[in-house]
Order: sequence, then structure tokens, then C-alpha cells
Amino acid sequence: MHELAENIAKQDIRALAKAITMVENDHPEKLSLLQDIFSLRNNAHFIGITGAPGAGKSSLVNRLIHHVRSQGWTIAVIAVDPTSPFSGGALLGDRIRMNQHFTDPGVFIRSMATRGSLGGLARATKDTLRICDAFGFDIVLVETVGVGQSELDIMKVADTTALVLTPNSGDVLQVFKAGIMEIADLFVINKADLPGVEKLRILLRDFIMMTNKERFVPPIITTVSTENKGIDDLWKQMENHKTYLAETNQGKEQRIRKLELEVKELIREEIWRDVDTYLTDSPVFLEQVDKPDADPYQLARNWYKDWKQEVMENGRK
Ligand SMILES: Nc1nc2c(ncn2[C@@H]2O[C@H](COP(=O)(O)OP(=O)(O)O)[C@@H](O)[C@H]2O)c(=O)[nH]1
Ligand SMILES: [Mg+2]
Repeated sequence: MHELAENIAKQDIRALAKAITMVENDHPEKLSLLQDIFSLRNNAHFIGITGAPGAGKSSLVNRLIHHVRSQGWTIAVIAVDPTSPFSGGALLGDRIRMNQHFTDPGVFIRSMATRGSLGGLARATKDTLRICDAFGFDIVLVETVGVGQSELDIMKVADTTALVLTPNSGDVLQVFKAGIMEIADLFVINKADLPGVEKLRILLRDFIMMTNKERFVPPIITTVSTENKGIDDLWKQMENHKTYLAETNQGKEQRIRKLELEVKELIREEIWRDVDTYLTDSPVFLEQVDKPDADPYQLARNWYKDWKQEVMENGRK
């Protein structure tokens, strides 16, 4: 077993932070470490909180941390930082608000900082959930930044996904487009102190009525995170969804589907790594590109054929 994994099993917080850095940096030992980490899994409740920037996700998470701690649960929170330099202010705000939990060993807060592609960020976030689970947190929660493709990808790993919307914001349209409405297990109307709550509730109710009746019916929860209102209901509904997953076929199917998706993703990642190495040190390819009549389609096909050949020969070795 990898030394870091051994120390994570002993609840060494420094090993936890180190392992997360390793997945963020795509360290060569990453996959073998993650395999050991996976063998230590405790089946924490994975919760995803998504919604447009400014919807109140961080404020809600902050309240939730207090709430679940008061019930004796431990919690890890992963905040997905965007790579964009424009959001520095907002993130600083998040950190300051969450700092009050720093002295509590039952709370672990980490923001992800991956400079690479959004796909890389999603992957690293999912691996981080697993690491926090191996450490033994009862709840592992991810807060996304916005409502795009990468968010959708991250949410695929969550057991329970809560979508945070606000009245009169027009967020719903954006969320619809990204396909996030469909994956929400809970709808949260935050900022319920503002006008337009009923209108949004009706819209959500109509949406829920149109969706598959066989599956879990998403509840609509109203919150005012600035006033700590609706947090216990939100938590109750999250626990309720977890129970539903544990007791029904949908939970089982969801687990299988997620595992399948993940295996495919890992295979793609492995192949990509392989291809990337070959692309980097393939001098013949470079010579060909340099010719004036270079046909990109033909070159790509030739290259692919060579690569496959190489892979097969390597396999025989
Ligand atoms: N009026 C009102 N403002 C809120 C509420 N919840 C959060 N806010 C404010 O909305 C802003 C964005 O909140 P934040 O939690 O950072 O949103 P995030 O970007 O989704 O994480 C902050 O100024 C919060 O104080 C609420 O329930 N009512
Ligand atoms: Mg936030």
C-alpha cells in the first residue's frame, strides 16, 4: 500500500492534503495511489451543490457545515476554484466566510486549483472526493462555481445533487441549457427573502411534473441562507435522498452507471496519456507536416495507424 494511503487511513491530515496535491498535479504515482485509496473507501455521502455564481452556494454550505456538525457528523468541503483571475475577490470571500471552521478537526475545507483543462479539474475533483472518503469523513461536499459542462461532469460523481436557484435571476435558463435541471435531486430556492419565489416554485413544479415518475421526485426547498432559514429542511431532504438511494433500485443502478462512466473515463485518460507521449516524440510526423502539400486527414490516419501498430508491438513485448 502507498505510504500516503496508509497515513490517510490513520487520519493524518497532512497526508490527506499531500494526496490531493498529487492528483491536482497529475503525479505519475497518482493512479496507483488512487487504487489504494479506493480500497479504503467508507462510502461517505457525496453531495454536490451547484448553481450559478452568486446564487448563495457558499453561504448555504457554510450553514450546512454548522448544521451537520451539530448533529455529530464530520464533513469535507471541496470548493472548485475557477482558473479565471476575475473571480479572485469572490473566492477570497468564500475563504473568509469558511475560516471560522478552521479550528474544528471535524471539518476539512479545500479549494481545488488546477491550472490544466476543465476536464482535468473535474477529474481531480472526483479523485479528491474519494481521498476525503478514505480519510473517513461522513459527508463529502463539492461546491461548483457555475453551471456549465464541467459542473455537469463533476456532479456525475455525487450521490445527491442540489441545484441552487434564486428568484427573478434568470438562472433557470442557463441551467436548462447546461442540462443540469435533469440531474438535480433537490431544488433549492435560496434568497427566498426576495420577491418572485412563487413564480420560480411553479416553474420548478411544472418541470418536475414533466419528468420521469419512476425516479426520485425532487423536493423544492426554500432557504434564506443569510438568516439561517430552511437549512434543517435542506439537510433532512439530503438525508432522505440518501435513504431513498440505499433502499431502491435507482440507487443501485445509479452506482453501476457511475462506475461504468468512470471506468470509461479512466481508460480514455490512460490512452490519451499514451497517445500524448507518442505524439510528443514522433519525429516522422513532424517531418511530414512540414511538406507544402501536407494533407491533414491523411497524416492523421497514417499517424493513427503507426500508433496502433506501436501499441500492438508493445503489447507483445
Ligand atoms: N438576500 C439574500 N442574499 C443572500 C442569501 N444567500 C446568500 N446571499 C448573498 O448572495 C451573495 C453571494 O453568495 P455566495 O454564497 O458567495 O454565492 P455563490 O457564488 O453561489 O457561492 C453574498 O453577498 C451573500 O451574502 C439569501 O438567502 N438572501
Ligand atoms: Mg461560492
